[in-house]
Amino acid sequence: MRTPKNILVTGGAGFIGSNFIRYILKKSEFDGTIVNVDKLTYAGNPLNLVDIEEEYGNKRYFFEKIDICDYEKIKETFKRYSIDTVTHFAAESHVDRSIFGPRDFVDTNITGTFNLLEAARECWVGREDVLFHHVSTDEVYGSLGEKGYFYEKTAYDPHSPYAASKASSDHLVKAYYHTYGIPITISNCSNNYGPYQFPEKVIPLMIINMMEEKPLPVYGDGKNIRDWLFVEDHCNAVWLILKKGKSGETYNIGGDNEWQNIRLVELLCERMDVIKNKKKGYYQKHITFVKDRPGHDRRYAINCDKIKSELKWKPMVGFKDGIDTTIYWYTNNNKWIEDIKSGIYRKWIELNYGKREVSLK
Ligand code: NAD
Ligand code: TDX
Repeated sequence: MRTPKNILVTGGAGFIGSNFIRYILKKSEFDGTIVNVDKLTYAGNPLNLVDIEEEYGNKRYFFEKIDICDYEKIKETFKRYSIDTVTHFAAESHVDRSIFGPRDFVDTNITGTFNLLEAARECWVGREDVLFHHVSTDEVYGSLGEKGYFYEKTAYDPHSPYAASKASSDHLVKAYYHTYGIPITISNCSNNYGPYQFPEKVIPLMIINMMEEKPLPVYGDGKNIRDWLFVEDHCNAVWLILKKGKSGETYNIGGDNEWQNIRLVELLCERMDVIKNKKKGYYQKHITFVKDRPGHDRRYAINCDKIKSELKWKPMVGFKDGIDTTIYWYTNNNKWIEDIKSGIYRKWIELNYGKREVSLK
């Protein structure tokens, strides 16, 4: 069992990273220090951690605005804070953006990960009490037909530039374990949802569009399948890996919770009808089928027996409860939404989606 002391969290101002920082400071037995290294891209929002900054800032929580592509600054941070554990979330994370502009994905996801590994190689010479945990995705395994699951040993077959960049970073992490003996673990997780998720991803996008009475754009025929996991269950899994994960190992994480996109959006509409006191079917009439995502993976489904049996992890949040919690969070956090909408995100949406085809259901 490891006891992490000084954890470098990369991408801690993003969706999962901010939930992770809050989770380990408030809900785990962790009593050490967190250094959050984040470049604050469009997806990195300091507002995600104001409560943490207030309670723990400059005591057990430190923020450094650094690009992980800047090797010297990363190395300096490792040394200054005596980092013994890396939890690497920082990435360009949105598949659609990787289709329109893949370069940032190659820079951050591949070169950025490489820099962190190089800093670990230089600063952790001869140390066995350290761990580099790399947070990855089920998308590296490609796409499934109607049956079957992704296992830890499934061959990589990434399809989007995002998935290819994550696959590449996974391979680098494994290479540093085999070649240099750096203690590493990797987790490949399914789709997360919950508070603080940037509203380009399907669940917050649909919730906010419903709040604004806008169309609900479902790609293609809506029959693509994703496996959904509440973000806090993912955070708990990562925390268990930091403490008990075996060096060199990969752990799949998922919710055993497959939903066709159209069914997911219908569920969101049903819950929103109830929460907003609307007539049954009110929001569903906003569903519109739009042009499909190029190379849209049909189905993801992940087998996570390994983390369940070896680390005694299991998802704790039922899907309908998690969805209600998420809807309440977005409907109660208008300022968070408005701050994002007034910024660069809106311009990007207009540029890339302004002219896309929309057809009414
Ligand atoms: P996100 O886009 O919400 O957050 C990414 C964070 O990384 C942001 O705070 C951003 O500012 C930061 N960042 C980006 N480029 C950086 C750089 N060059 N230097 C420093 N910081 C940088 O992403 P997320 O959804 O929280 O995903 C976190 C990680 O989890 C990613 O590695 C992603 O691949 C992985 N993952 C996500 C999901 C999901 O459903 N969201 C599922 C499985 C795995
Ligand atoms: O407007 C939309 N309409 C729609 O039908 C959007 C944004 C998405 N979709 C579909 C595409 C996918 O089949 O919904 C599904 C989920 O889409 P996203 O939320 O963009 O997630 P996905 O592409 O599955 O990738 C996510 O899960 C794996 C994260 O963004 C990745 O970072 C993670 O690795």
